[in-house]
Amino acid sequence: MRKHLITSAALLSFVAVAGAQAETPPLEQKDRYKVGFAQMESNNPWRIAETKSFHDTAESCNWDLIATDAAGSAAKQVADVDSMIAQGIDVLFLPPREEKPLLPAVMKAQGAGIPVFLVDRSVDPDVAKPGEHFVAFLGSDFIEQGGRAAEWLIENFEGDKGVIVELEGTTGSSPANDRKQGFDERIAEDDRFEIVASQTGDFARDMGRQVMETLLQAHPDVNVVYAHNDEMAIGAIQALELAGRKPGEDVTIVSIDGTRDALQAIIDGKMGVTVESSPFFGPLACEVMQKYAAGEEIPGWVEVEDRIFTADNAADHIDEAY
Ligand code: GYE
Repeated sequence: MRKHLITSAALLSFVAVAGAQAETPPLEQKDRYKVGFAQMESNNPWRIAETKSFHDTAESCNWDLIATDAAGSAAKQVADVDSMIAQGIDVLFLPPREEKPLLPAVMKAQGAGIPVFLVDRSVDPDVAKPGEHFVAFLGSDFIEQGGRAAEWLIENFEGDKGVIVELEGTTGSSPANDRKQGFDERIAEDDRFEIVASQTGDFARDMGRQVMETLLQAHPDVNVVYAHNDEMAIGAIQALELAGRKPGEDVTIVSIDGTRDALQAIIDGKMGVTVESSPFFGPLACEVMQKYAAGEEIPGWVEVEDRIFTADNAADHIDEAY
């Protein structure tokens, strides 16, 4: 028994030391790279714009790009990464649909000597670390995005009592977790507001509309909707209008992304704000990958700076929107 205990302890400390020393695989410097981009789904303009950004970058950055579409299934995304490993990619860009189910894909690619860059979403930070299990996360500060949406609401809401419905993104995804935390924490500091319901709409327009329809029945007094992305916000606007409500007049809509439809909804007076979350990762991916190949130090989080779109500037940006 005692011997067994010592063995376990020794094993644990070995794992700890090995973990601390884990290093990401190097990337050879060459003219052309075989690049994998394992997209999670293509059911919204944000995803389509991101995939296009990688295809456009393939030309300018000399990539032979293998791009897949997991059609909303984390299991298929894992299988897509497997097949890319088998096809001998040099480097993997991965937007993990959910934080935990994609961990094995990250570990497997790294184990096969392929440097992994997480784009736009991350994996469970308690298990996988940048600089150890993947090179870096390229993306926004989602906690701050949620906080900025709350901040705008606090400054611009004119009523006495804000009854909020929150439409969450994909359950178990890093932007859903963090956008909820950032918004909920900030809004809790102002006692005019109460979040009466918070449910997932899976970052999708149709589900946002359906969930909003149901929540409207249970909470007819709702006068604020916070959606974790624009597609769900547009779905919520449709549900509200169908129920005879007037988004922008009797319901304030706050959201995140900056899609063309959202900017148009702001111009039309139906939506109050959308905090930017850019999908144009291709050029950044090219730059970071080349620096990594050149042996430069890459920060564990390559943070993307976001703007904010309101009635003051939506019209100036709609032409560049997606
Ligand atoms: O906001 C959403 C998309 O991961 C940052 O995913 C991304 C989010 C984006 O489906 O619209």
